[in-house]
Amino acid sequence: MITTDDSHHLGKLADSNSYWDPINIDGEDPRELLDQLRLMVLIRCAEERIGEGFGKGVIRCPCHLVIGQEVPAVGLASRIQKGDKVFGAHRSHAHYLALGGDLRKLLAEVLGRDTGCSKGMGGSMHLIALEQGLYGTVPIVGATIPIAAGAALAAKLDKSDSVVVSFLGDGATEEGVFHETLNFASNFQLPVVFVIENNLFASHLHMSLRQPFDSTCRFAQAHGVSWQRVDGNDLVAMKRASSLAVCQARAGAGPQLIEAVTYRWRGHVGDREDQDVGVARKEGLESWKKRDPIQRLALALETSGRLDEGMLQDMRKKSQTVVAEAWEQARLDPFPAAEALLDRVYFK
Ligand SMILES: Cc1ncc(C[n+]2csc(CCOP(=O)(O)OP(=O)(O)O)c2C)c(N)n1
Ligand SMILES: [Mg+2]
Repeated sequence: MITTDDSHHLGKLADSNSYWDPINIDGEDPRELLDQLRLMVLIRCAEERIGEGFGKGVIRCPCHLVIGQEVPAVGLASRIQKGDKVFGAHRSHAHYLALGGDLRKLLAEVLGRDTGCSKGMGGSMHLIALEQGLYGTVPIVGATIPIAAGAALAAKLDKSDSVVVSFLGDGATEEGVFHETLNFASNFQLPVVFVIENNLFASHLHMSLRQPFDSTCRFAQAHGVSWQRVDGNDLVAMKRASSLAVCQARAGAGPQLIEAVTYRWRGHVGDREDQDVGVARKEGLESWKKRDPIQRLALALETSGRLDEGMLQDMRKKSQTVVAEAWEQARLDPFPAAEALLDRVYFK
């Protein structure tokens, strides 16, 4: 017998044609929201610049852009504190920037420069910013999930009040290690928050071609992990869910899972909107663009009299200038010396 419940179905959240509720900012600090809007605009401008550099062949490493799904990173990052640890994956530029990672070091990294956050040896998918709490991002799908649980186990054994966050995609829930880690984290009541950015796609494959149900919350339900599902293009909803999850994990209530339903505007890898790894993208993007997380937050702030169109344009111009300056500086930076190659790998 197969039984399903709310944890199995995304419902209207997955349908951009029927879903773009206004964002409710009642009770929120408008100055904080303006700062977070500015941060989302900065992330988007940085991603657009990286996309352009990739398209022109100036950037030579594969880049998985996050344009359209800026909310989960910014919402979660606003709720963690010093001593917490965050792990990302292959689409992690926003995680790095939202946590306060240095923009020039990100651009230098994707440009392969010695001044990059991984000394130009890692590229877009090996980002790190320890001071800001980002303990690493890797390209192997699912690889950081058990490492995050290990860090959470260490925090628990050390009796520290640190929380660990693991960002992953819907595709990563198809890796066995995800399920093993959820079971382990639940069994040992670890202070870890799993944030699944469910953008409905893994590479070119839609969820409906890969899984019997579209919501990944059912995996939390199966392993006795507390879960929340949010509109991943609504910053306020993401912040509220993150507050609850992080507080619960810190208070010893065990692992938490947030599924943030969102959508990427660019293809799986690279700057093009019309292709996922060489496969033509189907319809859907135009309607998802109407659910733009930046425009929706801007609209809510405008409606409450906290923002006008001029201010948003000004944010965009300033971000473009900051990104352009960091880009030009990073491009002048040197490449690593050839002999540095063996300094940065483990070998016997
Ligand atoms: C173990 C492993 N299998 C396959 C790949 C190739 N690959 C890279 S990203 C990706 C899709 C991941 O989808 P998802 O987790 O939903 O993240 P998204 O790209 O949507 O952000 C795949 C299959 C990989 N890097 N690692
Ligand atoms: Mg995905």
